[in-house]
Amino acid sequence: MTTATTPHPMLAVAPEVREALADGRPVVALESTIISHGMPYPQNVGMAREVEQIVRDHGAVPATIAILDGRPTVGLSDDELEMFGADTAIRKVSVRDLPHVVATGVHGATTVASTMRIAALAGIRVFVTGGLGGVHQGAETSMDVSADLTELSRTEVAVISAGVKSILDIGRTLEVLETLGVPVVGYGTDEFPSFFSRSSGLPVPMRLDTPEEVAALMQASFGLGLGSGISIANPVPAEDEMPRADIDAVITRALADCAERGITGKDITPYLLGRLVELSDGRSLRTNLALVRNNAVVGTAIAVAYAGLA
Ligand code: PSU
Ligand code: MN
Repeated sequence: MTTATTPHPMLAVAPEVREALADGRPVVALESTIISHGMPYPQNVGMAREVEQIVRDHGAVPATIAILDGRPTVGLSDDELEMFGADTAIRKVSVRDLPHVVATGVHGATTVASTMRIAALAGIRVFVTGGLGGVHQGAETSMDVSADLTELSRTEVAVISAGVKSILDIGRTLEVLETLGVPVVGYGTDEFPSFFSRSSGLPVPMRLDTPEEVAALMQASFGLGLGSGISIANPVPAEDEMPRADIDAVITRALADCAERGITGKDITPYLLGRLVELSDGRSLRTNLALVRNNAVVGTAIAVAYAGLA
């Protein structure tokens, strides 16, 4: 719904973003862990700039979210994007880390979960990313389930992603999202996409085909006060996808390397993403870049349609 919003007073909001929100114009949130921990430098910074430009070209204001000197910040400058890409010491900040990073006044790169929360505090309802966190393989013993799923259950933001990659347990991730009451929408697809590939073998519980239909679903969900987010699963374009057999072989190898090195907790996802790029000779990075661009186009169209609802 087109309503003016005033951001939470503890946030630093870029003037351009603040004005757009006050006018009820479309704003698209973007995360910073994908920059600091999701891709190698300098492709990460190139991606961050390009995605912001795509959002502008399609009629919305981009708002990359991060923690700067302890301040949750909505809308980064070009120099700040560069810093988040180049500085390898920046902390990965999920929701549980937010109070510590804010209280100690340091920088932090926000995950899907913490970006969703800060976006909601700013009054932004649409967030574009690459891939969601989810239930890890072996979670039945490790209990490693991303806080991204918890946040989707309690924060009213629509998250556009290319699905969940099979470094995770896709079937169990979908089961948890169902339990948590999160609508999972296949955008132009009947099958839940697996990030690098358009297929996963698993159906989506619901399908929509246009930005206007997604905007109507957002209005219904938020209007009813269901209190949850929405996962919009947008498959990678066919010309950019990796064959399932190729990516599965690389993922199996990366998971074995991760176990052998004893990597655990929040370091698992960044390690696996980096290892996939190495093991695929950069192929996974090219696909990752392509799907993020595509998500930016679709997510911006959704933000424009949502802002247009009376
Ligand atoms: N998947 C990607 N790229 C990423 C991430 C996931 O393809 O950058 C990041 C996102 O920030 C996501 C986080 O929220 O990893 C999930 O980490 P964890 O599994 O530790 O919750
Ligand atoms: Mn985890």
